[in-house]
Amino acid sequence: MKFSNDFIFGGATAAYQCEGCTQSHGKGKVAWDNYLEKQGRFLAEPASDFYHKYPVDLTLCHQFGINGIRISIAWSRIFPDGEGKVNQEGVDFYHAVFQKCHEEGVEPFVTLHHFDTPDALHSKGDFLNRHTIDCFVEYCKFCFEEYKDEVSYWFTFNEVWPISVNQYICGTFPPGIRYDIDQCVRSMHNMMVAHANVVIAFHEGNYPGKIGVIHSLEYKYPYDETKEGDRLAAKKEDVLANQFLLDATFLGEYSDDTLEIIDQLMEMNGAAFHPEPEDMKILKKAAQYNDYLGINYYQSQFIREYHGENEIFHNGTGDKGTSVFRLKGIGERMFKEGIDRTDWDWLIYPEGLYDMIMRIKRQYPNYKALYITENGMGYKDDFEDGTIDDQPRIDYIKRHLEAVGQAIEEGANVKGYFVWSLMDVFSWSNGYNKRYGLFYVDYETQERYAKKSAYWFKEVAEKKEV
Ligand code: BGP
Repeated sequence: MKFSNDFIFGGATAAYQCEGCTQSHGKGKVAWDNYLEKQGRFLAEPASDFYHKYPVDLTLCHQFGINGIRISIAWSRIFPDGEGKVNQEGVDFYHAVFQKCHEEGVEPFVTLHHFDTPDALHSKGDFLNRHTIDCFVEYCKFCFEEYKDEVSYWFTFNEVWPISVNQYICGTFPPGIRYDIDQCVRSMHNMMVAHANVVIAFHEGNYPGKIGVIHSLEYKYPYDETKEGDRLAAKKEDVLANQFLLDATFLGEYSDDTLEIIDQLMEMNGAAFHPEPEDMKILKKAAQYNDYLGINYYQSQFIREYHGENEIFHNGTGDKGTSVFRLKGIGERMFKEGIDRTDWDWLIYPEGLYDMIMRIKRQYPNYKALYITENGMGYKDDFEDGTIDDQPRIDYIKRHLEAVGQAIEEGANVKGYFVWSLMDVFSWSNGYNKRYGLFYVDYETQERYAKKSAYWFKEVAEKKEV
């Protein structure tokens, strides 16, 4: 399977997961700092020390044929309090990173928010508080102005649904609230309004370059196709996790089909969803200005009808078989015979990526381009004298790249693929034993070692063929 010459074969990172220096060099706190400290399992410090090691990582990109990198800017490194005073050291840091990217021939794709709202705003309700929307827009405008000569590819948010579901339903992200569908839906809507405002500001500011948003899109299949209840359960989870956000992004409105289910779910939880008319005007206006969509894809779900009590157990240790996800009146996620899964119970199902790309092409024909902004396999790598044989990761990436290639052959406009992650990084709710990198990080010495997958990916990237 051949990819075009300008196809991006990239590696993905995120500020909080790789930079370290979380509370130094003028950086303001984020909610994670206190949350992780209180939890006492692990910290994002020094993580992969990208703050100092970025030249090494970017040189590795160059040497291994990786022509794009996803980097996120830490909002609180620029505005320690989320608004107001600027931290010049943080501003300069990203200039240095972007300069090195260009020296090494690695295109930076920059995310403005990757799970790390400054604590000063997070503690006042994060995106449930509309003041955060205004601050986010100001911060983004600052970045566009500051980095316009160095950055051509922007993303507003990384993964709106995971932020909301983990903050308000699973309770695995701060503030750790559980089973609150109302706050989940409202925070998603507010983030989409923030995204839309930023896209409009980018367009009206005539900045060079392109902009879009990244959604985590997991295909929801009925566990048993023949059962009406399972089909409905899959539909409900799809609307909540996928269609609500795809509608907001591409249609600039929520379709009747979407609202019917959202209203049902809200009502079941004693709430109601009434977006402000002004918000809907903003969504509508911005929908035409999205240059692309980023898709993060790791897994799909098979869902069974469920009416019992809410019950979620997050497998954050790699103890295979321990995951539970059951939402009352929505559905229960099932393992499925014949479909392999990682030690963290993520179902390995490349068909879901193909199906999702083709669905977007069909359902939202005004999409302009797609990037697969994250895909990869969490794995307990064995480090033996500097040799890391991660064949299962190679198989995983290969199968997913083939699915992307197939979609392209059938007319989908996919412009690039980023492996999560470039090098091993900190994992939000799993710490350090869940590794994803093409490059192994020895967290004691901060040395990098190319895994077998890095050598394999180099060949793919150089030949543009899988
Ligand atoms: C995505 C996030 C990344 C990364 C990845 C792997 O949802 O955008 O930041 O963490 O998932 O997830 P995890 O580390 O939980 O395995």
